[in-house]
Amino acid sequence: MSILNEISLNLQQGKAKNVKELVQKAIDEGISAEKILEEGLLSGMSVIGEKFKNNEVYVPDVLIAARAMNAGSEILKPLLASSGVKAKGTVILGTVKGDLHDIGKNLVRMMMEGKGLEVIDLGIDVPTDKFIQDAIEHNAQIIACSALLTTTMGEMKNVVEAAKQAGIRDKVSIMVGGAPVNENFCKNIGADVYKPDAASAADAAAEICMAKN
Ligand code: B1M
Repeated sequence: MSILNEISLNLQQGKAKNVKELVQKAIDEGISAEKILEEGLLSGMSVIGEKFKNNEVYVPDVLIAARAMNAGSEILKPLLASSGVKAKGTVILGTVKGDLHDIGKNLVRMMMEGKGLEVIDLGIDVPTDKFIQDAIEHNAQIIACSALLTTTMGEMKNVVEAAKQAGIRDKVSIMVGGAPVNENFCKNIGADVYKPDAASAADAAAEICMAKN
């Protein structure tokens, strides 16, 4: 079995320690961080996602797989984060209210930090006002919202509206992402940028911050 398959399988079984060791081994073998992420970690997570949908695994199984995913991506962090030009700017990042999914958000943070941006990660289940307060307090260029549930993605519209109410809408760009979000949704709620993955979210954030400086 290839090492990437082993990573995927151990992640599905929630074996965080094995995943960490295998990710390190894959790095030592010269496999790129992007390939380990895509074909090892994310491929394992997507199998878990399918099984979860079909009721073949349950919340505790998904939680331990998520822990293994986070353990593996932490090892990749310095490699994923290293990139050429460093941008200057501050991003307020969080998973919206009612939503507890944070794996994608954590990847977004890692990649943005790799671009040299300061990322204030508010975590999960973040109330609308918290995004706004922190954007004002830190004079942020971007508010970045993640959502994984169709039932919580609507919170992003509240963030856009609250930014208008607070009088900061022209100063702050609002970026949205997460599996159920798309370009159309972004336009409909009046947000500025939709990006489908962490790497393109980081690229876009760096561009926005450079343009605003
Ligand atoms: Co949840 N869950 N979950 N879950 N879970 C999904 C999302 C689901 C699609 C599973 C399914 O049914 N197939 C489904 C949502 C259905 C829907 O809304 N239509 C679902 C459900 C229903 C639920 C619960 C309601 C289940 C229950 O309790 N009955 C519950 C809700 C809890 C809550 O949030 N209130 C729940 C709970 C959980 C766990 C806690 C067990 C766990 C989360 C653990 C954690 O995050 N620490 C969990 C997980 C792990 C998943 C799946 C299996 C995997 C999600 C994931 O981490 N993917 C997921 C199924 C799936 O997605 N296939 C599922 C990997 C991650 C890297 O991808 O987050 O999409 P993702 O991030 C991507 C892009 O979207 C993008 O970048 C990343 C890639 O580079 N991105 C951004 C993300 N944020 C971005 C922001 C940006 C830009 C890009 O700019 C700001």
